[in-house]
Amino acid sequence: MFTKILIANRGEIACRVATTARRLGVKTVAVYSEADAGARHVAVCDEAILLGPAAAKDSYLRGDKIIAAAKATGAQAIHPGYGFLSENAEFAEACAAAGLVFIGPPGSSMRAMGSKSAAKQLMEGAGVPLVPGYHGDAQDPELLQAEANRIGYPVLLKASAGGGGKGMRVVERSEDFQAALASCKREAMSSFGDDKVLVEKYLTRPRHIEIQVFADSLGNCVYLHERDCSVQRRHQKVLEEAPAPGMPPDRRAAMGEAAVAAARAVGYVGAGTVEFIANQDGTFYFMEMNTRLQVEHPVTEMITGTDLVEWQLRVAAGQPLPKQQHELAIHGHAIEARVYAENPEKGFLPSIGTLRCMDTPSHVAFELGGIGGIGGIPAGVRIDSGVRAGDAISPFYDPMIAKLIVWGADRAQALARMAQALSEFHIVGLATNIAFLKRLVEGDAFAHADLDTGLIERNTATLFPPAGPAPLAALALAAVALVSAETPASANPADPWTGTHGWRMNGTYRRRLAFGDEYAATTQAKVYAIDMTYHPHGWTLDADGKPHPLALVARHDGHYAIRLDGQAIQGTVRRDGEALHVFTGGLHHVLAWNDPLAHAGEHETADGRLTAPMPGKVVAVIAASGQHVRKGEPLVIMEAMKMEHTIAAPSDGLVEEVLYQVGDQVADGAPLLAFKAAA
Ligand code: MV4
Repeated sequence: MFTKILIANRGEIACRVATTARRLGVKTVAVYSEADAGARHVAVCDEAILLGPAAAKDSYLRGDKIIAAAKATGAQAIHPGYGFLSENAEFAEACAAAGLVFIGPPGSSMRAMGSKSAAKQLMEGAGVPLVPGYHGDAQDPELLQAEANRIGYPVLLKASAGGGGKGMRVVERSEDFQAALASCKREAMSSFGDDKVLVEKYLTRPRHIEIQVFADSLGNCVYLHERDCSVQRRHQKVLEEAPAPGMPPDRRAAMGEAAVAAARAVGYVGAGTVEFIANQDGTFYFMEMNTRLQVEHPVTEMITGTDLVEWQLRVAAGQPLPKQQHELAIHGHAIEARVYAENPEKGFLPSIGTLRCMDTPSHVAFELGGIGGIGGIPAGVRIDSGVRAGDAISPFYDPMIAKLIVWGADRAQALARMAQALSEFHIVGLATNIAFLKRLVEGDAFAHADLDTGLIERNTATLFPPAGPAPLAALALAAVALVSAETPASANPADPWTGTHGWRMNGTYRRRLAFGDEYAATTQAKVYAIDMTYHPHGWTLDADGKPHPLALVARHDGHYAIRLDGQAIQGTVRRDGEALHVFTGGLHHVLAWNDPLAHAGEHETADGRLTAPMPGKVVAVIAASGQHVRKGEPLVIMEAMKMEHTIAAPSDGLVEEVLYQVGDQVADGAPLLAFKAAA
């Protein structure tokens, strides 16, 4: 076994590899870009080498610098993770030329699988089933049309050099073939510089089923069963599970054996995935092979009780596979959800900014990779993440926050654990897909395993419900959090002078709280107005013209148990500037609280600049450069998370310079204007 390896990657996969290396007593060298100096993967490795600027082409794609870093630190092998250089044959060969072990397949295997049409010809020779179609070299339009007519419509035109769904055209009728062919070739040429196409029978409701294979350098090759990755959006996987629902044992064996034949045909060594496209009736066809460890490998680890990174290290060190085929049984069911910093309501636009708070689900038996578990029972919940609260999600890399992986004795238990874990996964500071994932796993289609690659598109109505009013429970939790934050937790509850219950010498105390959100903004009142009347042991909330008795039962670190209208309610409240993030009933409610008193000066820095409270857009500039203003006067209004935030003068003074214009996008903490307080 190696004594030191270099991890040529970042984020969760770099952390994941480091965890196994540590368990095996192998030292790790991290590499990082200037944007990642404080990143988690740098912190968890034993040593770290700076590669260069943030852009991947200047850092994580600099094979020369990575090889130099491995030589300089005495690492014997390089783990490429996924993405970046993981499927780059030249890099794999450059490692070998430098006397380093590339932890992955030989460059020749990558090349053989790199071209779609060449790979299909190879697979045909190896007896791996292919979608009925034409994948020859001849590209004469008349010949291609004749092939399409022979295959039968609908057919699918695919760019041979393509991938990820680019350069594909469905042709429904023979009359449309030539126009579609010309358009497909144009796109293939402009996207890949190669206009070769292949023609296939078009499967109308396909499932994406892939087989994990593993080969060692001694000639052994096994399959670790299948993963169903049918739930995708624009060719990005969203949910992955193992085993595939409804897979009969004989078909599993047939697919596994086909995948092993595919790997053997290209002289494969290491971890690989053979992707199949399957009809609803189970017939399956080879699509492509991924010559690396994949993002979704944890679901395979959970059901087989293996650590695939350990296998990778052992195989790369020349050892035999740790298990033979007959020792690889399936135990239970695992599901992975990819938690992304993105906004599903805005076309899944990546959300850039600071991860201000991250509460991960309870009962996480294992973090940071590995299979975990107690007494041979796999962990119920696993989180693989490369970020911590306080870290930035930058525009330079993939905005994945974490992989949430659950295991259950059966699919129903795994599903229930996934829904629960998503409810307990709280993120503040960025938009995320957590609520979308929860609707997805709780929806009928996924629950009934009615799977195909069109599942998300077909269910947009239930997956994107219109925003409704914030429930009273969320408003009550926000109110209780605000009121209890006004008194330290150590306050003596029996002391009327430090208590929070609004004790007054005579009469009761009443205050009004106003919360805004996206829905309230569309109503007449614009806010949810709540009148809170203080009593010795609680409050009465007046909302919707009705009184609601409210009491605080317990609080700890942002978690609250309250009683509202006689019902027990639990929730978590996290404050981020003027936004109150209330997590309750499995939902995340963002409420804007415009505190009339504390507002002025909230975002002032020591050197007299006023800064953006969060990333967002400037929607109004009220103050002008050179203008004298009074304390509390609004200066700039920003919009973030669909809410407006007013930046007000912290004191009487002079606006020296306004640094942004209406419409500008502003980063979190960026100075908005230079301000000089009056003497
Ligand atoms: C197909 C297909 C239907 N019929 N081939 C999309 C990406 C590329 N690697 C293969 N893809 C497809 N090939 C035939 N003959 C449908 C898809 C497809 C798809 C495949 C797997 C996972 C998600 C997908 C989403 C849309 C289309």
